[in-house]
Formats: sequence, structure tokens, C-alpha cells
Amino acid sequence: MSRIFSGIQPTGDLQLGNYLGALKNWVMLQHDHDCIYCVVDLHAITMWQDPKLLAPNTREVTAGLIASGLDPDKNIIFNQSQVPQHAELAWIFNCVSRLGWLNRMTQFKDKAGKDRENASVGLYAYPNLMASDILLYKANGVPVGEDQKQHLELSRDIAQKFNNDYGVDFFPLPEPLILGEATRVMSLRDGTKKMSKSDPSEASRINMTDGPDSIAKKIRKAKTDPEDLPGDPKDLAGRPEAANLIGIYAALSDQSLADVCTQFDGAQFSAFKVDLTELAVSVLGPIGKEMARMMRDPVYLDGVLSTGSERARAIAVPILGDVYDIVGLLQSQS
Ligand code: AQP
Repeated sequence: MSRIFSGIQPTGDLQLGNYLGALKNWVMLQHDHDCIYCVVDLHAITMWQDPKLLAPNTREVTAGLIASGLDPDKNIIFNQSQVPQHAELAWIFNCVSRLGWLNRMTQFKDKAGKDRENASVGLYAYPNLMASDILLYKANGVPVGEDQKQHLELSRDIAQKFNNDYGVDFFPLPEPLILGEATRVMSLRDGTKKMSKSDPSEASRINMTDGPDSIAKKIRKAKTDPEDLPGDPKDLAGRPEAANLIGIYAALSDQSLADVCTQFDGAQFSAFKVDLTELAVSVLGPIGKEMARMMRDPVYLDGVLSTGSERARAIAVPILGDVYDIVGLLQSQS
């Protein structure tokens, strides 16, 4: 795998699902790959964002990436709007992608809800911009949570159709990298619903900046079922809340589901929750503190994003130039 790309939206407090489904894997991949990590602010505005909060949220997510262990010198870390080529390639892809493909996207259906006529065109075309983010760097590996798998498949379809339409072998077909034991972390209040930054219920998620008391309270109140914990992961079928909490424990402790089930075979949720709290506080506590420290230094964070954007543009500009040539758009030579 030569180049890795992934993105994260500055839409509010980072939550445990972002950490386990994305950031933790990004940190691991940085050791052996050429990685580009993007704070996707243009994606964020597909839903209303308070203009006063967008810049601080962008800095906070950047702090989250670095505090989780990403090295800003080794990796390219930047925010999407500082590299206008993302939006330019997305327009080309708006002309390659098909309405029928976008109509099948479940994230649009979930986010637009019942009032679909009132959703933004940007929210509908979101997957085309995501394809542009990845293909602008000819990235071939994309570490994401399970929820983004369908969008990744669409990126592959767009790459393939572009190559076919123009008779070239230009874009690679990007592979989703869905890693770890918690690829889809669920809400603490409802084990059938994804944990999400934008869930109105604060109790549904653990934020990466939550302190020990808040983490303990949320885990104590997390929904469970009346059974004890099983010794075999197969017996988690039909028990979404138990599966979620055990999956979180496994991912946070770098163990397999089977090992965690063996460890807690027959335990009551009350005892398990005490151990889970201790583990979550030990992993997230230092990250949250480091994020708070970095947030007091916006000049440093803005510098990281500005340098990262420059490095990203150096890769993106020639690739977009080649795309314009392939499409046949007349460009001035000066
Ligand atoms: N619950 C989750 N479990 C596993 N992975 C998750 N990711 C998000 N939630 C979970 C992964 O985090 C990365 C960044 O996601 P994003 O911020 O770009 O958008 P999202 O997937 O829509 O995340 P949220 O928290 O639900 O944001 P909002 O509420 O703004 O929509 C992705 O790799 C994603 O898979």
C-alpha cells in the first residue's frame, strides 16, 4: 500500500467511535506508510455549522489527531478548504458519478431524515467530494470505520468510470482499511444506533475530552441487558449493547473479542463497567489533557495546518493538472 488518505469532520467533540474506528488506526499506519490526514471542513458544512465554531472545531480536531499520536512532521495533516483542488476535482466527479449511485447512499438517507427535500445539495453530493479527497492524491488505502464502507465503494466506482470514460489507467481503486475490534462503535443509549458527534444525547457517547467523572457516569448509565457476560463471542448475537461494550473494551485494550469474553465470562455488567471505566480513563485521559494543552496554542495548530496544506497542494496540483488534460479542458500555458 503506497499512500494512505483519510479524513475527519470538524463537527463537534471527537467521540470514542472516531478514536477507535479511525484515529487509533491512523496512528498505527503512520509507521509503515505515506499518510495524508485531512480535517474535512468542506464536508462539515454540508450540514449547518455555526461560523464562529468552525475554526475552533477545526483546531480541536487537529489537536485530537496529534494528541492521539500522529506526528505532524511525518504525516501530512491539513484542513480541506486550504487545498482548493479538492473542490475542483469534486466538480469533475459530479459529472462522472451517477444519480442512481448517490440515491443508494444510506448516510444521506439517515442524515437527511424525513425532510429530504430540504437537505443541502452538498449533503447529497458528499460522496463525490469524498472520492475527490482520496483520488486527488491517488491514495490506495483508506482507513475508515464501517459506516464509511459504502462511500468507499462509490469512490472505487467513480475511479473506475473515470478511467473507462476517458480510456486511461489513471486513478487507482482505493481499498477500505477497516481495522480493529470496534469498527462500528454504537451509542451507549441504543446499541443499534451508531455513536456520533452530532447525536443530541450527550449520554450516548464518550467524548475524547471527557474527564474521569464524566466517563464513569456515562459508562455506569450505558444501556445493558439482564444477562451476565458470555464466555464466547458467538453468544453476543442479538445482544447489541453487550457486544458494543465488549467491543469497546477489546479495542481499547488491544485484545480480541474472544480474549475479553474469556476474561469476563459470567461477570455482571456492574463489575465489567468498573473495569471498562478504568481502561477508558487510562487511554483517553492523557489524550484529552494533551488536547486541552494544545488548544491553548492556536498559533501552533494553525501552523501545522498551514504547513500540511502546502505539502498537500504540492501533490494535488500536478495530479489535478493531469486530470484537466485527460478531460480536455483548455489551460493557459503561462
Ligand atoms: N461510531 C463509530 N464507530 C466507528 N468509527 C466511526 N467513525 C465515526 N463514528 C464511528 C469514523 O470516524 C471517522 C471520521 O468520521 P467523520 O467525522 O468524518 O464523520 P462521521 O462518520 O459522520 O462521524 P460522526 O461522529 O458520526 O460525525 P457527525 O455526527 O458529524 O456525522 C470515519 O472514518 C468514520 O468511519
